Amino acid sequence: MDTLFNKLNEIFKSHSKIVIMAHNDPDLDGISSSLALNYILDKLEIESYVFLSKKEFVEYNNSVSQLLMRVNNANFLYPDNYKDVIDENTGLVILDVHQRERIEYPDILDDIKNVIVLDHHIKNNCYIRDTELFYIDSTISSMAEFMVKYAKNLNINFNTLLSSALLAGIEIDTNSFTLKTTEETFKAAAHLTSMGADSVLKQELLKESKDDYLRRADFIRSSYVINKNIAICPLTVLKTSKEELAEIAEELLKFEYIDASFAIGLLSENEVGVSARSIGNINVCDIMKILGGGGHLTNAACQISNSTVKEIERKLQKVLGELE
Ligand SMILES: [Mn+2]
Repeated sequence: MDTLFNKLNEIFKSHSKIVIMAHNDPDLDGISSSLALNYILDKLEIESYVFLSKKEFVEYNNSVSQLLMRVNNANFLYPDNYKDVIDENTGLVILDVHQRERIEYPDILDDIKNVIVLDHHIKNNCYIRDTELFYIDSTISSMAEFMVKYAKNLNINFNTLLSSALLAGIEIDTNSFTLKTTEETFKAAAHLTSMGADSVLKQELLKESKDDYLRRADFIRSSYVINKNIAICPLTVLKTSKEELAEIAEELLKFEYIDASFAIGLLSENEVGVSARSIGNINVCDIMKILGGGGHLTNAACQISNSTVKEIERKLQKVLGELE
């Protein structure tokens, strides 16, 4: 990791300024790690900005808007003013995502050519090319964990708000330290605690709206079990997101007897998404590969064009039926 951090320092210093951007509909991991990088670059005396596509913080999900409203020392850029700030030598850091169409403001890639991608998701074929640095490591729990390590390497301490937000980001991405959690994740969490992460503040940031919870609960109510230990949850709504599918699949793993879970839903008019999770004894990656996707043993997904939720549900039932 140290070599990577040195390389990052070098790249950051070679630019006049740095614009930081996470994925669209950002979560606490994307935003806390963006703010953390902004803070680190500030300490390194490198001009940097966090790009947000919306000016009204309340338009973001509850956690993100709670965090943004509490931040008072970050620099933000918006679609209507970034062109006045950037120049030829500006670098763009894409965090917590690596596909063009999934970043907060894809058009920016036409304006900033020096791109650095830092992500911890499973690599998709449609990744951003022609980058100065493309770092993707799906063994790290979260970008928050990455930023804690980076700051530690530089001997930079975060303040209470950032420490709490980063800890909340790790909790979100690991489903409270159950998924993708390694020794390094706990070390990062311990370090955040020693820097003053506050558990009340963290809980405030992690609060979600009752409507979101109830929407998810309705989907979970309509899920069913096959092969005695596999939960399938088809979403009968017009549109969902990869994040929502992942949240549902993760939540289904909490229930007794469930070893693997699949959430299926419509991502756009002609694209069906499946998010698959396992506690570790069923290889969901193998199953997603049959449907054209990929991932890891415990965490996999696929997107299928020109199909319906019902068709994919049947296909999945057939594949799982053959497993038994
Ligand atoms: Mn993340």
